[in-house]
Amino acid sequence: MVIAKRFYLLVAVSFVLAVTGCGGGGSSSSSPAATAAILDTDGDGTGNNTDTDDDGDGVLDTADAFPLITLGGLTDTDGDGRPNDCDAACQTAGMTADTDDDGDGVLDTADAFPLITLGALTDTDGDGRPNDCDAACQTAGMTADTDDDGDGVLDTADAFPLITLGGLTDTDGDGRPNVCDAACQAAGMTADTPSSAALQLPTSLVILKTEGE
Ligand SMILES: [Ca+2]
Ligand SMILES: [Ca+2]
Ligand SMILES: [Ca+2]
Ligand SMILES: [Ca+2]
Repeated sequence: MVIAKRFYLLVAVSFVLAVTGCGGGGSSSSSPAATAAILDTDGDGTGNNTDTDDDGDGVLDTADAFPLITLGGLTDTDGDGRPNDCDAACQTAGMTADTDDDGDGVLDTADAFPLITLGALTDTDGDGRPNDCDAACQTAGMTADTDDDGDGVLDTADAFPLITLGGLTDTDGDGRPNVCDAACQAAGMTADTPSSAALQLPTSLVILKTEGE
């Protein structure tokens, strides 16, 4: 009976060792998962597996274009982890410059205010300058667009201030095209009437008539 009990105990201990991986063979302590768990890119004592800002640059991993490369002291206006400008050292580190610094969808090359986001303001012609600019907008440093559709005809003189002429001819510059084809009409415009041109002759006639009376 004693031998049988010892044998049973030996079997039981062997089973526990096998389950816990402490039996010697097939150790899992050096698995890829375990190795990843101890990585701590920013050396803040919190492993990347639980750190929410792996590179410790203030931009959370979920929003960081380069979650494992710190911005260092580089300026990042829109806080997307991609610096406004990226010098040689920055590029060597593996980053690239932001092409839309304020992250408002208008590229820096076309943005009237590249460092001031439009937020929710409407910008019909996509030049980074909002159609209307309220107090908050002005405080931010922007001014309203005076040609919302960017077709060269100022809003104050544009028959269709929110519909660009595109390449259509507009002889009298009132924002209403001389001829309006199907695409033009679909956009919401109508052709200019010849009235403005016709009225130029009657105007002189009216004067003559007035003088004659
Ligand atoms: Ca970060
Ligand atoms: Ca950025
Ligand atoms: Ca922009
Ligand atoms: Ca216009």
